Amino acid sequence: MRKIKGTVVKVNSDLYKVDIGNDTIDCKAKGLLKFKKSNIITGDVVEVKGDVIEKVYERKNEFIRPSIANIDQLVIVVATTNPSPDMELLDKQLIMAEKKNVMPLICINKIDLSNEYEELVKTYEKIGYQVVTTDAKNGIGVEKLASFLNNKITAFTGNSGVGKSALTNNLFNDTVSEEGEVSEKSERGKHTTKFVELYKIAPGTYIADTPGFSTYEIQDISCTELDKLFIEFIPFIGNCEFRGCSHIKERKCAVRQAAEDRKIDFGRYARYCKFYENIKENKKW
Ligand SMILES: Nc1nc2c(ncn2[C@@H]2O[C@H](COP(=O)(O)OP(=O)(O)OP(=O)(O)O)[C@@H](O)[C@H]2O)c(=O)[nH]1
Ligand SMILES: [Mg+2]
Ligand SMILES: [Zn+2]
Repeated sequence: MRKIKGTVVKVNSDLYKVDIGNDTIDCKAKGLLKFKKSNIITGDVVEVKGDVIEKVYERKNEFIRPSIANIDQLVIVVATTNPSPDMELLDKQLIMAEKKNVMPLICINKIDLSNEYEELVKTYEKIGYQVVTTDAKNGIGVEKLASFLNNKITAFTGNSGVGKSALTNNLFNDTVSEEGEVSEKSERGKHTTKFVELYKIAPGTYIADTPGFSTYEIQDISCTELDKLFIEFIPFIGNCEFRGCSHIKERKCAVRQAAEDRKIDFGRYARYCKFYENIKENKKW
């Protein structure tokens, strides 16, 4: 039997859906590959013989939340309201994208429900991030969003109810993924999407809809590397008086000075300080 190379597009316990180019097939994993749960995740490039995955190729990157491998881009979705923007969550996800060298794109969705998002756009565009604004209900801005996706594997991420599945459906002009309600009272989504699933827009162009979350923890980032992951701090870091300055309480700290002078957004600086302390105390984020 011939061996075929493919991409895992969905994992459902020990069943794997594999895209082999002109078709998708349901596969099992061979012997040893089965035992560790994290051994095969969505996005993995695998070698298949018949309907058995025999080999997993080395990953170019890997995210734990959402659980996906080999992505080129991360679209971090935030809603203008319902649920309202969680700035800590946004910054944590940006930090993870920076750490893993994956291109982040910020998508502000539900612009039909509120027009108070200009500050958010300005703050992040000033840093240098690309921001798109969308209304997935009426298809506004979706073409612009689509223009960033060509020939890339992109994962959508963000808390439950922000509209990741609605955006996915809009990009396909079809219901490929179920959408859920957002509770009016708690402003919380209902965790409708249960699996990380890659959808093929064209050969080489995939998007992943992923389960949302309400909390987000980050591992594997040390407090000494955190400042460089807030990319707008980088030009100032070298001007601090102390080498290895933590930018929290040191004298003559160029980063804090820049925040006080509003050359750096003060909210971002405040979140940096909070994350720094959390990492240092080894607390969960
Ligand atoms: N008015 C409005 N409603 C939207 C928009 N985008 C999504 N919705 C609605 O918001 C609700 C939640 O959207 P989903 O797409 O299910 O959210 P999700 O991010 O996939 O949520 P999880 O799967 O739980 O992580 C649904 O009722 C959508 O129809 C938008 O731009 N405007
Ligand atoms: Mg969803
Ligand atoms: Zn400093």
